[in-house]
Amino acid sequence: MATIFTKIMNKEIPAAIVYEDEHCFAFRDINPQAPVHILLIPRKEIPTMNDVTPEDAKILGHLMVKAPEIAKKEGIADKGYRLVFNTNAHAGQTVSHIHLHIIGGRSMSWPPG
Ligand code: DGP
Repeated sequence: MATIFTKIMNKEIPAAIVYEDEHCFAFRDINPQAPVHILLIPRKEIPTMNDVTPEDAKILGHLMVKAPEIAKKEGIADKGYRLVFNTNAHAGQTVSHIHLHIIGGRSMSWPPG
């Protein structure tokens, strides 16, 4: 089912767009948790990581290629950054369209809360 992220991709509601191509779309998180906080999403509407199938391997691989490219462009790659797919309630997923958080620009603790 379409979410607010589809409306952002379709430019029906505004967002600070960072990158887009035929397979993926990246924009700044409205509630940033660090100086750089970008959401990288596939154009395909996949609700959660649990819904990924083998046919999605190319799309997911594409995200993993693009994420470090974006991190480098944002200037956070050398010092480090975090890539996170929150999945379902225990992880705090609030939007049912998979999104890779690209978070950086500050030191982070581990384990996450
Ligand atoms: P998660 O908790 O992993 O499902 O992350 C969802 C993120 O989406 C959360 O950090 C806030 C962000 N978000 C929700 N609605 C909007 C929106 O309308 N615009 C933007 N730019 N980000 C949004």
